[in-house]
Amino acid sequence: MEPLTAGAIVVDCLLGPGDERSLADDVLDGLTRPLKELPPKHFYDARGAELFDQICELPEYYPTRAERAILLEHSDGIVERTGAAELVELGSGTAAKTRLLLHAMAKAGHLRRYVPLDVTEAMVRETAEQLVEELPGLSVHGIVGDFERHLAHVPPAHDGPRIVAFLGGTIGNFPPGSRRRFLRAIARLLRPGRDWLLLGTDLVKDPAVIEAAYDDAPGVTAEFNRNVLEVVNRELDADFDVEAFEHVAFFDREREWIEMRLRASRRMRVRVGALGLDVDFAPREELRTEISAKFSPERLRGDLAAAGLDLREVLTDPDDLFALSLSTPA
Ligand code: SAH
Ligand code: AVI
Repeated sequence: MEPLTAGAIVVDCLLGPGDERSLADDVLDGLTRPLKELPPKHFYDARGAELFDQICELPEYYPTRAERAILLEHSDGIVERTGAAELVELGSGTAAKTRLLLHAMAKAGHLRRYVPLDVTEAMVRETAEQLVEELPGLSVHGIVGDFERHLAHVPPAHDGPRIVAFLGGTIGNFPPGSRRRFLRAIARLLRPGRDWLLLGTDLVKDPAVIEAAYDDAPGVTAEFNRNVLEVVNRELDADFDVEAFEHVAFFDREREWIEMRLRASRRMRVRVGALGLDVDFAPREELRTEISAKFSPERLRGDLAAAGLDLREVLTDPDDLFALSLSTPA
C-alpha cells in the first residue's frame, strides 16, 4: 500500500498509445451490425470533454444542476453517515460537483485521499493538481483508464471507510445487463461494514423534459454527438462526412431510456482506413451512439439488489429530477 503523503499526486496511466485498439474493436464490432452502434466512451476526447462541460451549463440539461443541488444540501450528511476518509470516483471528469463532497470531508476532518478514474488524461491530471492546491492534506491517486477494464487498478483502501462515487447518471449509459454486471464489479471494491457506493441516477419524468435535455436549442448536444465521428476520423483514418449526419434524440417509453443517434442524410460509403473497412449507410440509416437510462425507484432498487447491494438512502433534489443513493454491500 503506498504511503499517504499530504499534497502528493500519483497518476497511473493505463491507456497507452496502442489503446486505439479499443476504438478499433468497437468500430469493427459496432459498424458491421444491422443496427449500427458505437459505445459512448469514445465521445470524450479533449473536444468532447469541452462540449460535455458546455452541456452541463445549458438550461435544458437539468441533471448536473439537480445533482449539484442534492450535494449542496446533503454533502455534510453523506460524510457524517459514511465517515468516509477516501473518495474513489469513476468517470470523474472535472470533478466539479465532487468538490462539494471533498470539502465536506475536509470540514469533518477526515479527508485523506481522492482517487479519480477517467479515460481523459488531461482531466485527471488537471483535477489532481487543482485539488491538492485547494485542499491542504489531500493526496490524489489518479487513474487514466477505462472503468470497464481497469477497476482492479483502484488502489487498496487505507484504514478509514471509503465512498466509491459514480455520479452524473453515467450508470444509465450502460445497457441493462452490463449495468448490473458493472454494479457487481463496483460492489467487489467495497468492504462490507465499511464502504459505500454513492450513485447518481437520473429519474423518469415527462419525456418532453428529457428530450429537450438531449436536443438543446443551440445544438451543443448535436455537436457533442457528431464529435464521435471526428474521433473515428482522426484515430482510425476514416472519412465520415460529419456534417452529413443529423443528431437524433428520442425517449423510448418502454425501455425508459433516451437514445442518441446519428442519422445519415444520404447514401454514403465510409472508408475506415486503419481497418481496411468500408461501411455503407442507406439514406436515413441511423447509428446509435448512446443510451441514457432513466430510473424509477423499482429500477434502482432492482439493479442494486441484483449486484449484491443494499439501498440505504435515496436523496433527491426539490423537483425530484435526479437521485443520489447510498448503498452498502449486502
Ligand atoms: N462525473 C462527471 C462527468 C460525467 S461525463 C459529472 O457527473 O459531471 C462522463 C465521464 O465519464 C467523462 O468524464 C468521461 O470521460 C468518463 N468516461 C466515459 N466512459 C468511460 C470509461 N469507459 N472509463 C472511464 N471513464 C469514462
Ligand atoms: C455522461 N452521461 C451521464 C451523460 C448523459 O446524460 O447520459 C452524457 C450526455 N449525453 C448527452 N448529453 C449528456
